[in-house]
Amino acid sequence: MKIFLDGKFVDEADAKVSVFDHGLLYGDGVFEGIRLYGGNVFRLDEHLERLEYSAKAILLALPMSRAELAAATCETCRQNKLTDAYIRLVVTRGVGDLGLAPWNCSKPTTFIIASKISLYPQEHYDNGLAIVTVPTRRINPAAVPPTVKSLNYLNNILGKIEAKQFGALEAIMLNDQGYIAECTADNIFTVHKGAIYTPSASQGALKGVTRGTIVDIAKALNLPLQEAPMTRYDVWCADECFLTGTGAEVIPVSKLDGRSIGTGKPGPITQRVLAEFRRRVLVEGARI
Ligand code: PXG
Repeated sequence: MKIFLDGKFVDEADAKVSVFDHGLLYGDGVFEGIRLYGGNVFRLDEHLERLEYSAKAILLALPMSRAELAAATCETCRQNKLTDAYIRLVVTRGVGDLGLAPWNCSKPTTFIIASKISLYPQEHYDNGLAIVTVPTRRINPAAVPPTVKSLNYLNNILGKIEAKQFGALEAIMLNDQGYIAECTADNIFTVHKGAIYTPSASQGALKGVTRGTIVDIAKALNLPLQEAPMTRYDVWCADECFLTGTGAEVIPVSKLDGRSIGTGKPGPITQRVLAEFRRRVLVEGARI
């Protein structure tokens, strides 16, 4: 496997970063998880825009332009002769000393990995996923904005561990006011009486690229969609629920906290949205 590392393509065995890199020492850095579908890097520009916003929020000057990052991302896929892949683009604060101070890091570290992705088993797309609410709350936007896709994922990892302890593959995380923020690595949507709802970023949701695609799909299909505060009750009593993410795509939810949602089977609006999503992943983005 060839890895893009600071401007060069190196073998996997040589793709190493220093133990003094602040990405490792402090989780100081930003990243994107991107998919390649049939030679199309899905919504690459949207991913790179979010990376730029994440970097800006943490005062990290990206060492490459959007065009350079796009070219490097596509080239990483070509170098590995991939047509379908999961791409991880990471920019860390770079190598510094043992203090927190980011201004002692002289230049950011940039790397791009294009590899396989582990997906949810197909049965969950057919029958829906049973999820739970975990006790760990999504971090307060006044502490670290959850809109920043940073290398500091402990909050979500704790949620993921608790999900597993409760026997679930994904879980809802509440914000500190008790409203639903999102899942550990996915955004959440409900369908109620023909309208689609999702929590806003100010409730603690990442502005997911897949989430943005769903907003566009809803418009195109003339389905009303609005951002709204969402409680667990709203999900329990929804007609349909689905999660979205680069890894998950659009996955139906059959149960939350032991309560069946709607019929307990993937609903008709979820299926329409999923079908349109599958069409778009091949055409929206950058050909490699
Ligand atoms: N919320 C969080 C906290 C995420 O990390 C999403 C929502 C969905 O956003 P996108 O832009 O992907 O629609 C994410 C994305 C992984 C993995 O390795 C995680 C994500 C994406 C891809 C892979 O588990 N999280």
